[in-house]
Amino acid sequence: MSERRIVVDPVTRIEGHLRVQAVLGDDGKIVDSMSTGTMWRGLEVILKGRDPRDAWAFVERICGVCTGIHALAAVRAVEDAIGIKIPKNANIIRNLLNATLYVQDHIVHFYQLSALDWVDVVSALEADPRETADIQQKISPRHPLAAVGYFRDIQNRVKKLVESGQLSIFNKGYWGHPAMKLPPAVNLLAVAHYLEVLDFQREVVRIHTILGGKNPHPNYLVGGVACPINMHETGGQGTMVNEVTLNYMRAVARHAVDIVENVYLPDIKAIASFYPDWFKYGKGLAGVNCLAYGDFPEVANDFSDKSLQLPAGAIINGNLNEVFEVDARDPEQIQEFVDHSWYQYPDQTKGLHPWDGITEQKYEFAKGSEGTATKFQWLTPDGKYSWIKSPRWRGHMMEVGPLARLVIGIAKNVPHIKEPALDLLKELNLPLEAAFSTLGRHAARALECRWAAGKLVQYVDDLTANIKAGDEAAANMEFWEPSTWPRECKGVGLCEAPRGALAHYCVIKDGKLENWQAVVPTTWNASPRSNEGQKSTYELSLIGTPVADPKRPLEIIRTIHSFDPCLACATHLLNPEGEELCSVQVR
Ligand code: NFE
Ligand code: MG
Repeated sequence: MSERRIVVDPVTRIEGHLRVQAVLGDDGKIVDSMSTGTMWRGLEVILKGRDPRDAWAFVERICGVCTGIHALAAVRAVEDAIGIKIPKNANIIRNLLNATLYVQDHIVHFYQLSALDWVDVVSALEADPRETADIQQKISPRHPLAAVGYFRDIQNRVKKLVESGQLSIFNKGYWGHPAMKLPPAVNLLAVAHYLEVLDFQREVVRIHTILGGKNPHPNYLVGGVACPINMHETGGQGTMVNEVTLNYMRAVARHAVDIVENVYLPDIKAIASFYPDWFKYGKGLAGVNCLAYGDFPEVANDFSDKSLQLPAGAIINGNLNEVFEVDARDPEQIQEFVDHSWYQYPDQTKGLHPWDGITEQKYEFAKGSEGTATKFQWLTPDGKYSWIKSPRWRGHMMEVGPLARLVIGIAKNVPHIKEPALDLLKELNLPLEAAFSTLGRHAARALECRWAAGKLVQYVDDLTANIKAGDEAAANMEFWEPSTWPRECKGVGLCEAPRGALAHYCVIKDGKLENWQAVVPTTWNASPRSNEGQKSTYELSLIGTPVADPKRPLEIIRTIHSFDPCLACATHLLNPEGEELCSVQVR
């Protein structure tokens, strides 16, 4: 038998529990693959019967990585149901919270969660620190940390780790793997940046601690935001918007711009130049089927095209000349299927719109699978094989995320998206199609991060100007009492989370939650096959990729990481048996 099976379970340096199966053909390339969420959580069930004003605090705990975004979607869903409008300051502050999340999440993804797929830490020991300092000077002359001694110190720190035999945060990497291509000096540079960003990501979320009291999980509020605005109080308590905290946030925002310009983007370009093949692998559904709900409304309560800074739309079958309008309320447009997922619907073959959505678990070990019900050896795609549901837009599997947003932004001629994307492609001497790839996904995220860092500065300025003009309103409490609400109503809260299109749906009856459903970015990307056998974005993205050493399937990790998987978001209960620990199985 020439077919070889690879199982990566769990995939590490992601959030949550993901299993990937791949089959290698004769030529060493992947010919089949399956994506499985191996964890279930019951948050949608927990919400039934609760006060809609509290929902944000529960759903925010879906995930500690994308922190506030579920809270934002939740307050929007409840406001939409009841008809609550928020004040201008609240809109700016919500955008500021979200832009902060984008910056932190994107830099942490690139450095802490995926850079080591491309960067060989052990090779950095062979680098000449002088050469590294020269490269740093050349690629980002404004970066303050470019001295030879600085890089030598970092090299010595890594050397001590390696000599001790305990690589700590760098343990179990694929060091010395034949698919690693960076020269030692560039590896050392990237290791330095890994450590710098680890520090900076902590600094940037201080914006959350000022505006939301803490991070992760800053506080939100139905009707506005929970942080008091008081320009006359400058005691610097840290949880109030005043002159001191505004100035502090402005300084952090400027530092974010510096890190993205002088560290993140140059590193993306360096990796792009050493790994040209990775603009060919990992396409998934990028440029084919892409979906975004849009976000960052510049005008409070206005979710029209004109107001949304990240555009909404759907692209189907690779036709970038037509961007379809997306209506998440339309039962014909958004549906979740469970034919390959461990859930039960009255009719297993039909999809349900989230307002009518059901979350009822039904675990079964599909016939033909190998292993046991709690310790899988090989799953078959014919039966149920994941805790992730399978959402569709008008029946189509869709890719969501930074790359989908970039594609939609280009198709809709949004200048702040299209121009930087085309400029970068030109600089790298690549056609547009190259963007629909593993490295295209990383580049799209880096460009989006630069945009978000710039918005941070703008939003701090907007907030300062609006407060100085005399507006200190942070919340609209007119609809706080349930007696003022319609007896029955339903709403949807749409967001662009760092990983893509996010929707929370609520149904309210007599002041209590009758139903709650979250359809989350990683659910779109990591879903199992459709009932017609069509593969999801993750599953498709691996097909055709060569794997140099099946015992160390770095290539699989590279592409799966490019989506920035978050399984807590996607599966929103832990399997009571616990999860299988790291097994890479090859036969
Ligand atoms: Ni847990 Fe999440 C994001 C959301 S992805 S990280 O971004 O929503 O499914
Ligand atoms: Mg859900």
